Amino acid sequence: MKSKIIVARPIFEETLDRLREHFDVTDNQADVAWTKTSWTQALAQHAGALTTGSDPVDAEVLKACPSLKAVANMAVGYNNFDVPAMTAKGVQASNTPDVLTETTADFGFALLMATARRIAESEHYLRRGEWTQWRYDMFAGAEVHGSTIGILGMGRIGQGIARRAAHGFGMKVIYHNRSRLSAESEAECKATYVSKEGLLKTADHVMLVLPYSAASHHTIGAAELSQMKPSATLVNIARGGIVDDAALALALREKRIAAAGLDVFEGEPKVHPDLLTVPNVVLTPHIASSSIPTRLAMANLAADNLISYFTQGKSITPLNTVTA
Ligand code: 8YV
Repeated sequence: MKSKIIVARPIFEETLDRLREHFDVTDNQADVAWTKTSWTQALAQHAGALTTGSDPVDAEVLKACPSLKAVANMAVGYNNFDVPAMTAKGVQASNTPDVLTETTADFGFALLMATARRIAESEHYLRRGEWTQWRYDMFAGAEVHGSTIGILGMGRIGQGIARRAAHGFGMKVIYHNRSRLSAESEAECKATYVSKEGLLKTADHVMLVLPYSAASHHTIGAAELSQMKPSATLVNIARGGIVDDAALALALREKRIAAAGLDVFEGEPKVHPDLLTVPNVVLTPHIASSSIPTRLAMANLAADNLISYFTQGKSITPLNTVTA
């Protein structure tokens, strides 16, 4: 008999077809919204699940799901998982690293460019029909090439951004991370390790690419924003909660920093109302990994993680070690 798995959110039909070869699949192609209770009740009926970053698998959920064996997150970030609790219950956790690195780094750069060069703000102005004549200072923004980028969180995506900055735009790259890169990786990214404070004070563009955890909550708050240059920009492609969105909206309104580009938000899909009314911010709905080939690669890796666990006892890109 095939094991029962649930796919929490809509997904590519070809990924579902692949899963159906191995499992009895409950899909959610209709995109019925879960409450925590309805999600927990549904999950409890299954041995495996393919989740997205919005579907919680925490201690409370796990308590109600004694038959659960494996959960594959279609994301590299996994702050929706309580991995120690999953390990304690013998549930294999997996994520989708590597397949999204370059696409997400591309988007980080796109958001940096849009923010520094005021693309969204000027596009809205044009659409409103306010463009009547050329002016020397019209939407004059910050320089990108040759400027200094400060990358907070120097994992795979951070390094992808560093390579683009150093080799494509001749930028000076400084970074701060829990641990320093090897000399070889630093050379490849032309990146210099600095303190967090040094980074905030020096960078023309601050890029956030660190994972969310209790320790990284509000890594950028009022105090950190006040250390940045008034001409600086801030880009967050990491996770909501790493930035104090209320403090950021205030700093943007008071022009204490020049501009921000945000793909992730505290409490998303809700967005802090003050961010919606300040002009100098570019807002996108958590789409940094969203190219069609990359999303397909993520979905298929998540599916393969489930297939591998149920056929061979171990996912391909596991986050924990459990005995099947
Ligand atoms: C996902 C992401 O699209 O991989 C991540 O960590 O943030 C995005 O690529 C999102 O989490 C949906 O699962």
